[in-house]
Amino acid sequence: MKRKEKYNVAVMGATGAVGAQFLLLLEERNFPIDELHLLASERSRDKKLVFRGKEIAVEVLTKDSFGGIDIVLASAGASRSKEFLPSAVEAGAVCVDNSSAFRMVDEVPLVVPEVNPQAILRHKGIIANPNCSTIQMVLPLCAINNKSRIRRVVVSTFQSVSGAGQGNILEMESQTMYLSKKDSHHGIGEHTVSDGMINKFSHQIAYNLIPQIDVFCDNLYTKEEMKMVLETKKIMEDQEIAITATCVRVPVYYAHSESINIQTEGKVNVSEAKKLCGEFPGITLLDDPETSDYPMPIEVEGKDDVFVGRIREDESIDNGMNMWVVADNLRKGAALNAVQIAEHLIAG
Ligand code: 25A
Ligand code: L14
Repeated sequence: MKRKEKYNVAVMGATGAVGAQFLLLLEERNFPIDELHLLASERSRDKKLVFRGKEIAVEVLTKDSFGGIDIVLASAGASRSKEFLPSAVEAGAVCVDNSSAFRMVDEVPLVVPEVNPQAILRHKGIIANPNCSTIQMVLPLCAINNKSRIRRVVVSTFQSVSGAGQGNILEMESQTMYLSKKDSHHGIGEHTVSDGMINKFSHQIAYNLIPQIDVFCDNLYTKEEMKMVLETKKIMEDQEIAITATCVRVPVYYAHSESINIQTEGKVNVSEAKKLCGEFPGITLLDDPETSDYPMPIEVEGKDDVFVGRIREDESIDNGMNMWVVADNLRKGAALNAVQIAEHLIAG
């Protein structure tokens, strides 16, 4: 990317849950911005958002939105990325896309800067930001893989509602408020909401767990689960890693949690694994059974790092270990990772 003192940046999907984090992070990290353009749908036409103390009007996204833009940070969903990012590339912008639209396209780099920054340079106008659950998993995987090659991963996720967008946060809240106001909700069968209160999720999310994120594939896995399988292999540049995933939506506002079982070629003991994770960039180790210290979503929300704890040997197999990994899905899982990619881009 051509070096400049300051860049013209467009945030596509600026009024969404991820968009808000983009604005916070660009400000926090002092990204060298000349003009900032906020792009969103018709629904956001008259909105204004505050950046560096100044109000900026939201513009309705069209194919002509990208003249003079150097960098596009996109988070308006896969269909919007497919429709609009080719126009941005044509206009000369480099796009960091948070949607799933281009992640598995061969010539599109899929990047977590702590793991495969070298891939950024190969871009042809679009760089894909991986799925939130994949991003937070590959940091500790890479840390362990540096010592002994990973053979197999079994992961179960506990994903917060904010991953699905602002509207889903509101749906969990309204269901929870409704149930907390009902006279009786303690008995069996008394804590369900009416069908009319379920719009965004496929089932009630308040006081419940939903073992489905995104749609089902022919192999009976969900798309979210297959994203974790396929994207991890691409980022780690290792098609041989065996991965199986179960992704579950939980009634948590922010931050995704993961239980990860890892089998390596050679032995990595617990103290080595703690050291490898603790020293890896972007990871904070929080692992002390004595004091009940381990990562939890309410502690991790709003933080930048991926938090790792509960590291222990899997005594049921050779060379196995378990860990518990939590990260803010809107930060490292989405906006932060994308801004870090943009920072690498402008650093050349
Ligand atoms: O791929 P899909 O199917 O297209 O899915 C896209 C959805 O996935 C989310 C994103 O949610 C979007 O809804 N998403 C995608 N990738 C994600 C990721 N990695 C992800 N979420 C988390 N992590 P979102 O709520 O974050 O919003 C996304 C932004 O997209 C803008 N947008 C949507 N359609 C657009 C578009 N921009 C341009 N053109 C389009 N056609 C969207 O802008 C948002 O910025 P918006 O203008 O639609 O306004 C969102 C604001 O409107 C409020 N709101 C939403 N629904 C209602 C509502 N208010 C009242 N009533 C409603 N029913 C929201 O609170 C928000 O402020
Ligand atoms: O592939 O929690 O980026 O619903 C965005 C929405 C991942 C799941 C993606 C969610 C998806 C996420």
